[in-house]
Parts: sequence; C-alpha cells; structure tokens
Amino acid sequence: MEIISIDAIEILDSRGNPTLKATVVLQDGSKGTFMVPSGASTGIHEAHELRDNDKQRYHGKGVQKAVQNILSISEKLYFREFTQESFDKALIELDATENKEILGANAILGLSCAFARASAKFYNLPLHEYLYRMKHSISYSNKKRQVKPQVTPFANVINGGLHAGNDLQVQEFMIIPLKGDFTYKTRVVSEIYHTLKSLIEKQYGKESTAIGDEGGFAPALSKSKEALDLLVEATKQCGYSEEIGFALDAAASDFYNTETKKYQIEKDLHLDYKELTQYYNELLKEYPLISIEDPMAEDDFEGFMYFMANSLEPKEKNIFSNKKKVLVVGDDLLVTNPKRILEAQKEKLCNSLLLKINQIGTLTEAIQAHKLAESSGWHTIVSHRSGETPDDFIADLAYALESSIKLGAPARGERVAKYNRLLELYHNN
Ligand code: 2PG
Ligand code: MG
Repeated sequence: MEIISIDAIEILDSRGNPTLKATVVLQDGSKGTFMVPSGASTGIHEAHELRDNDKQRYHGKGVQKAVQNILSISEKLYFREFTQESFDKALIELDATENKEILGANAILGLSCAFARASAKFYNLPLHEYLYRMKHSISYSNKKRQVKPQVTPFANVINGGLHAGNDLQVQEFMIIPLKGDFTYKTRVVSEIYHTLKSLIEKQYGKESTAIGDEGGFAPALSKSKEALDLLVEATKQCGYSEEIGFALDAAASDFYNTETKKYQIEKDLHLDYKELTQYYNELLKEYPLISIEDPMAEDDFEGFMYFMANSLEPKEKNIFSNKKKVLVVGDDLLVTNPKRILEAQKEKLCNSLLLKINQIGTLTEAIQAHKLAESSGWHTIVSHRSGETPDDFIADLAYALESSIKLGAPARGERVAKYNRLLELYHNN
C-alpha cells in the first residue's frame, strides 16, 4: 500500500486541552484518522508527548509543533510500499530517539493508528480484524475469525487522585462484571453506576454527585474504605454481589515521597512499602478486590517485589488467571514498553499489563508489549487515558487482543464511545 496524502490538525481532548488528529489516505482512496489521547498521571518513563511550551497559547499545552512534524515528514512517506510494521519502523527511524522526543510520541501514534484504519479499509476489514491479523501475523485475506472474544470492562466509577478534586489518594475505584458477554456486562455497570449515584446523593448530598475526568463520581471522601463501602452497597442493591469484582488503580507514584520513601495513602497516613502492603491486604480481606494497578511507585521495584510476594489471595475467584492471585497491574511501572516488561518479568514485579498505546507510540510496539505479557501468562488490560477523545480505536484493539478494557464510567461522550463500539461489535459479530 502506498500513502498519497497525510494531514494533521490541533483539536481538543475531553479536558479541553489540545491534542492532535492525524489523517492518512492510501492510493485507492482508503482514508484513516486517529485522535490521540493524553494522560494526567503520566509515568516518567512514557514516550515523549510533544507540547509547544508556548505560554501564550493554551497555557503552553499546544501541539502545533507535533502537527508540524507530521506535515514535514509526510513527503518522505509518500509513494512507498508499506505494511503496518514497516510504516511504524519508518516513523521510529525518522524520529531516531529512544523516547520519540524529536517528532513526539503523539505525532507518531497519530500516524501509526491512522495508517491502521486506512489499511483496514484497504483490505476491506473491520479494524479489529486487521489488528487481530497483525498480532498473529496472518494474511489480511484470511477468512474472518469465528469465535467472539470475551472482553471485560474495568469501569472506573469513583474517581480520586489527580482525576478529581477530592481527598481520595487512590485514583480509581473500579467494578468488574465477571459474568456474561460484554452487552450484559455493560448493563450491569450502568445499573450499578446509577444506583451508586442515588446512594451518594442520599449519604453526601446532591452536590456530591459531580463527576471526575473519567466519568466516575468524585464525592468529598478521603478514605479508600468509604469508597469501597459505597461500591459494596450499590452492587448489593442491584443484586449483583455474586458477579462483581472490584479493582483499584492506586497510581501510587502520585503520592510517593522519594525523599522519605513513604506513601501518603490517606491524608494522615504515611506508610512504607511494607505497611502499604498491609494496608492493601486489609482491603483484600474485606472486599471482593481482584486487581490492584500500580500499588507502588514506578521505580520502587523493591516495593513491587514485596507486594507480589506478600499480597493476600483475593476473596473472589480470579477469572483472569489460573493462579489464585490478585492481578498486580503495571501501568506507570511498565509504560507499555517491552524493555520495562522484560525487566518486570525477570524481577517478578507484577503479573498484568496495562496497555496504553500512547505510552509507547506505535501499534507495532504496543502489540509486541502485549505478546510479551501473554508469553508469561500475564493478563492484558487495554486502557484509555484520562484525557480522551470520542475516538473508539481501543475498543477494536481490546477485541482484537482478546483482553480486558479499562474505559471509565458509562458517562461522558468520550468514555461512552468505547462502550458503544463494543456493543456494536457484540451485536454484529
Ligand atoms: C491511569 C490512567 C487512565 P492517566 O493511570 O491508568 O485511567 O490515567 O491517563 O491520567 O494516566
Ligand atoms: Mg494507572
């Protein structure tokens, strides 16, 4: 396939900050676009998100340089024969830095994903079929796969940390429906979400039902148990106690003090990694928690190792692994980077991958990260960012990789877009 046209513009994300939309057109007219997401609690090892730093525009957050970079390399990409892998490789080579800081990972990802969409059209395939073939290195002309994968939503229904204006240090309190297909699971999430809203209104007043960046409620709570008790009650009232697991994203790098090596897990609670493991263990004893993401800070390998060796078994059966073990999910720890994943596997730091395509910058590398995780029996959770767009690419990606998906609450258009794309896939396929 040859590219005949490339374009990019600066648009806004769900927080009203600039991001970019890239467009790629192939010689037969197949056109693909992609709108790049952006994080708030970003890992320090993520590929570089290029911002203009011009304080006169968008408080320095403009992405005109990244847009310009796309336009200026476009001539070098026209009329060359590319596969997805060779296209991604060309982008990596044009940037030629470890962290994609010349072109910007946002510029590179925009092109990588827009090219995937255009190529899927070229082969007359739905995006997930294209991505599935890419993962398994099978021909694009192969027959459609028959089996429907079981994608499970990790739905963030109470927001804290950097995503909300309350005192909850843990960033995300999620519910995971464990039974049925995606269509049923979405209904369960939505019903619990609305019951949760009534509960919060009753207990904390209606001004407490405002939502955070990912659509979850952000009441003025300060203790993790208060949030988990609300989830228990909402789940019970809806009659789903037997089929729901809970998950946390502690995003612990955001409350870690690198000087004192202590974690401020609650307002007046400063714990070292051993005490913090105890803290999580108490939650594991009391609640149906089956997954904890970034329980420790991104470079606290000792803490991760200790947690992996000393965390209690979850109360709930873990459907994602045959071992009776809580999912210890690496997000800021791994940054979807194959090198960090290999290190984590060697040192036994975690047992699951949170996969964010903009942390690494190309689809080829993201799929490589996923395959590496899979080869060690790790579970993969494809994830949105807190700054999103209505782009539903990750819904197809989760479907293609047969993974779970972390996609926020069923509220706010940019979150609902992902639910709706998956509902469409379960209806059509
Ligand atoms: C996370 C993400 C998404 P952000 O920490 O997992 O929920 O947040 O995009 O702000 O890094
Ligand atoms: Mg995270």
